[in-house]
Order: sequence, then C-alpha cells, then structure tokens
Amino acid sequence: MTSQSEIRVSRFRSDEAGRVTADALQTWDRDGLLVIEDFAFSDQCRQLISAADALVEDFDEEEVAAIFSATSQQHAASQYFETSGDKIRCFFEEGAFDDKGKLAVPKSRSINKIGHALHDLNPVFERFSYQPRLANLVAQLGISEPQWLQSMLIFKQPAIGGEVTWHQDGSFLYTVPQTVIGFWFALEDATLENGCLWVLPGQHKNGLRSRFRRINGRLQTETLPEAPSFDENDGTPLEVSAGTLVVLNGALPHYSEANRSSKSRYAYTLHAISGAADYPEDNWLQRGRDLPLRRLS
Ligand SMILES: O=C(O)CCC(=O)C(=O)O
Repeated sequence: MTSQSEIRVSRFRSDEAGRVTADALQTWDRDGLLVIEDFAFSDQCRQLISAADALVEDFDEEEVAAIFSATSQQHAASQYFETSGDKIRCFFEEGAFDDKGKLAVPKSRSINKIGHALHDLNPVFERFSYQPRLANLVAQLGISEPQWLQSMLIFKQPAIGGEVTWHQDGSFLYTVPQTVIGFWFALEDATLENGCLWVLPGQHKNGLRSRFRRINGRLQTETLPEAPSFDENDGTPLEVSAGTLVVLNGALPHYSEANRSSKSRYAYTLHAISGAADYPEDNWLQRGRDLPLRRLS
C-alpha cells in the first residue's frame, strides 16, 4: 500500500458475557466494522494455534501436492476447493512448491489456510465457535437465526504468507438479502510487518461489487450491475494484538498484505449468515446433507 489516509478506528471491549455497549453498536452500524480487544483469551488462542498445527502435522502433503502439481489435474484441483465446504482441508501457499513440484519449504510453513468446516468437525474449533459469549455478541449485531457457514484458519507464515486481495465477503458467501458477517480473531499480534488487515470503514453502505458464483458449471466472478467502486488507496491498516476480534459487515472491503517478516500471523475466521435469508445454489460453498448448518445457540 502506498497511501495511508488513516482513519482512527474505534476499539471496544465486551463484558464477560460477550456483550458490547450501545456506542459499539452505533460504530458497527456506521463503519460496518467493530474491533473488540481481548475477546479471545490467551489460552483459547494457544489452543486454536496448537489444534491448527496438529491438523497440518497430520495432513498428507504428498497426496494433495499430486492434485495440484499436474496441469492435467486442473479439474481435480478445483474439485478439492469446491467440495471443501463441509470438510477440513489444507490449502497450500502459492510459493510452496519448486518448479519440479516438490515442496520448497517445510510442510509446517507451506499451508496458506485450512477450511471450511473446522467449527463443525474439530472439537477444539467447535468449542470455541459455539461458546455462549460469541453467541451473545452475534445476537446483538442484528442478524436473525444466525448460523456459522464457514470457518478458516489463516496462517500467514513468515516470508511465504500470501496477500489476500481486496474483497467483500458477501461476494463469496452471497445471501438474499445480504446477511453475511465475518468474525476475524487474531490468534497472534497482527502488524504492518506480518500482514494485518486493511479496511475501508463505512464503505459497506455502497453494496457489493461482484459475485463469485457457478455459471455453466464453472466458478466465475461476475461484476454486479450497480457495482460500487472503492478506492483501495484509502485503506486503513488495523494493527491488533492477539485476542482481538474484528467483526466485518459482509459488504465491507478488506485486504491483507503478504507477510515478508519473520513472524507468523495466525488468524481464525468464522462467517455467519442468517437462516432466514435465501442461500443460492450457485454459491461456491455447498454443504452435503450429512452436515447441515447449525444455529449458534
Ligand atoms: O486473514 C486475512 O488476511 C484475510 C481474511 C479475510 O479476508 C477473510 O476472512 O475474509
């Protein structure tokens, strides 16, 4: 990022039950963004980090590397992503392989993220995701019949952790009306050096720019007719300490830089949608009948 017209982003705390003040809720409405410091306790952050590392340790990198290495396997590679909505799968960093298709970094550093049903399939992530404090907070944010649709552990490993380009979560997790809310938990300190989030406060009010959806059997990005433009040079960095929760309206543009530092930047994200909204069949993320979405409380 070159220009930093930094807007001061207000920071709040929740009470023991996870509730926030009316002032915080006004900020949420105005900015489409709510920063809650110390929401996750340090032992919770440690448990999630250990559980994520254990999943990577158990992951068979050779089997999955084979899916991604050959161009003739393009279909298999997209299937690996497209059918991950109700599974726990590891996704490699772009720079993880050398030109012979061998891992260029240790396996423990090679993973970009794990997705997308950690919260329903792994007991450590499940306990964290369905904790009453979080359900109480979500209940205050104006989303009816909230359900966790997706979860991800984003690693941003030192030197290799990739950029996440500017996007709005509602483009990927589209509902009618727009109801998706992102919950981004810093499990480690997130700084300018290791790839903290950048945001455009207030720009959720302009609506969605695009939709990522299945058209003629293939996932594609479609520009929406009323597409707003947002000026990415106006981005505000959000440096936060471990335990901070950043809540993002599904139409709020956000971004993170590549991590070129020597420190990792683990984050856990959950995305809620309203069970009362329409969830289209051409969205990329579809769950099988064996793992229906659950209400938060
Ligand atoms: O963790 C990051 O760097 C980006 C995460 C993100 O954009 C998301 O969860 O929607």
